[in-house]
Amino acid sequence: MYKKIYSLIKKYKNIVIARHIGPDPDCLASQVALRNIIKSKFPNKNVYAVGHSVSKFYHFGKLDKIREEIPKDSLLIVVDTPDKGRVDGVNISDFAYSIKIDHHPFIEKFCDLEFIDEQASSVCQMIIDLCDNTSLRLSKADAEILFMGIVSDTNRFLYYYTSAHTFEIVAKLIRKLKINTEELYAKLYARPLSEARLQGYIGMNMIVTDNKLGYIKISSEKISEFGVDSASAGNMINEFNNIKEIIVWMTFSQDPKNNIIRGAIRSRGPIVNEIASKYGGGGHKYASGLRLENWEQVDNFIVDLDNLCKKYIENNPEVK
Ligand SMILES: [Mn+2]
Repeated sequence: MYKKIYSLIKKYKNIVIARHIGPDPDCLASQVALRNIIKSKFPNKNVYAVGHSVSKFYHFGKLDKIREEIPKDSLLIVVDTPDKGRVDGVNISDFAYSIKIDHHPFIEKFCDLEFIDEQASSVCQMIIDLCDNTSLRLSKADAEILFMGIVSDTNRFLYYYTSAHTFEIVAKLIRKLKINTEELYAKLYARPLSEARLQGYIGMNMIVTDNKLGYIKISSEKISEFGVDSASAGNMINEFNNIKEIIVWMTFSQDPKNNIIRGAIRSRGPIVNEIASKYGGGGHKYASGLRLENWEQVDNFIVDLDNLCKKYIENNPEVK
């Protein structure tokens, strides 16, 4: 698979790298690093990392605006995105050939070549493997952003898909490329006081059901009161892990600009992405997200998740 991907990269002069809407550090880091890696090996190629940029993630590097029309004979690489509907900024049919590189559970085939490794902690990890198995080479700067992508997707090596291999490749980045993890952690976790205050608000106001489901609904008024954006609550959901009284926890925050309510879900047991996908969402077994239209849908979703927790506790009485 690595050799096949490499030969396709070698073949095309124009390459566009895309990823999912609502970008997170893993997809941004993997697309930007892959662009840089291809560019340094093949300086004459045109390689673009595309999609809406997010100012708070500026330290992952700049995205590209494509000014002229992309020639028909171009290669598309989509990273970290299991379904076509969530690809940001490109039309897959505009490309001569497409490759998907992803670690989410399979949803649909929409690329000509699909490299999916559900065991991989992150797409950043898969990009490092791609370099280790071909003649693509990592620079120190790219190793640094890929490290941040791995750290972020594994929540600092907490999640179950953090494997011996994850530690091995990170050890190699530290040993061979001398990345400074302390500096990178500081970059990745620096945040404004407004977000710490919002986190306090969530902690104080989270509703917890008898079935150990925790959730909070945050209106657009609240969001502007705290001076944060509608994605902030979802971005801090990992901070609520390891709380004894809850096994699944979720935030719902209103996004008036897009007229949706953003939901983020995390779990320490029940598999949540199946129900989320019924509501048009997706993600991993224990980490999932979705966009709902109104508070009524949110309430229905909460009832479904509460039932899921109830069943889970019935089958796993030690959780009680
Ligand atoms: Mn990812």
